[in-house]
Amino acid sequence: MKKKIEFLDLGQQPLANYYLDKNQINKKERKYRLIICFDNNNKLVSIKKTFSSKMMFNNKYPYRSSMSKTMKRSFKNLAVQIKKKINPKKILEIGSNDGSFLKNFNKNISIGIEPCANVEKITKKQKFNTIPKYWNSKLAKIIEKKYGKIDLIYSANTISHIKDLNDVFKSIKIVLSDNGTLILEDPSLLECLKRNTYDQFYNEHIYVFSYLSLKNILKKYNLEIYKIENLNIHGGSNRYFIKKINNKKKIEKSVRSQQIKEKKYGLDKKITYFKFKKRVENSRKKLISIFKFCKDKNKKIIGYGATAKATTILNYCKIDNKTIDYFLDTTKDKQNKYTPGTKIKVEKYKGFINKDVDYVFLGAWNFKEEIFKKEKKFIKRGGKFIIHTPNPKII
Ligand code: JHZ
Repeated sequence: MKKKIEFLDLGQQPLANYYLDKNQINKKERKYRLIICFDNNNKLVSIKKTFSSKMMFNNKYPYRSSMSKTMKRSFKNLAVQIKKKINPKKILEIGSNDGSFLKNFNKNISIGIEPCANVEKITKKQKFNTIPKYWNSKLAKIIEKKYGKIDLIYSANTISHIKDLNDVFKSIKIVLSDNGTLILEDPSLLECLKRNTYDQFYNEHIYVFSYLSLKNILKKYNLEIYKIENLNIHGGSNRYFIKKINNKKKIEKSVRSQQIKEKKYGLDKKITYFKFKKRVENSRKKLISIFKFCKDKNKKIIGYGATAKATTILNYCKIDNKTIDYFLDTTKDKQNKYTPGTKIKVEKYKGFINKDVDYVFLGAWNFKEEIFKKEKKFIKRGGKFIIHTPNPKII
């Protein structure tokens, strides 16, 4: 039987975080076909075409994890849990971005790996020990030699961005102590399918893990999951607590219950993915009709949160600067640039939504609660949001 089954085609897409300068908007952009596959052997869901890490994660990378209160709170809560339950002597974070997680720890015990030098600098400036390099076995050997074994390795939204999973886990094994804990946090495939969030797929998200697929991969490296936390972060993420198989730590109930949930939903069966494809196609039709409905009434629509995810939605649904006037975003490196493929200007968020705006497309739908709290005035004056998950609607 064919191992990799292609089940969803999200069309021609630009690189999701490649925001354009004004002088680039009339030039041809680099595009690729975003096709999603299911591997019936190890149950892993991945995108078909990938790019080199250098092309995606370099010194122009615009994403900052500290741009939402929700993320900062989530990192802080995890840090409290780690200090209380694990009390590590040394912490290594793979993909430390602007230090939102590491900042919760003592500078002397933490090491951050962040290949995007522009982002890495932010943490380094605050005297944290950060290394502007890609995570691989060469670096792991250097770290092990210099700092010895590490008893806590954390990585959020990073491992799913690295193509060579073999090298990722080989490298982790080099530095993880025998009794050490590895904590991985990534979007949950189960929630992605349940909530129809097809925008979790873009060039950076090479994999969207399920428990079922991750456990299969980890087994090869004598690693196993002993606890899983379901988080509401990024539209539903899983936090996997992982140990070496020889470590006698008890496997907690949450692991079995995740397995039951995923099997019940059919994450191990290809039919589930073809059903998802149908829902995504319907979602597209519905979203397009919502935008048309608003435009036919001559309403002004803007976007809120120029996310990587929005790149997938807008390019798949072919919604561009003729429909959305501009995006608001708090990230300096995205402001005054144009969204990839759809060329919608990103404006600086100045603390409110202008009075002439009728509808706001929520690119950062994963921070809906935080944004609704902030935009009470807009809501009070009758302003409406357009959201695509779980089904496109105006709220
Ligand atoms: P956010 C990025 O995806 C890329 P994106 C990456 N591949 C990944 O996995 C995830 O992050 C973790 C803005 N905003 O977090 C800030 C406001 O303007 O959903 C951000 O630009 N006002 C590494 O880009 C964007 O929205 C606000 O009040 O999909 C949110 O991006 C808030 C809360 C956010 O990730």
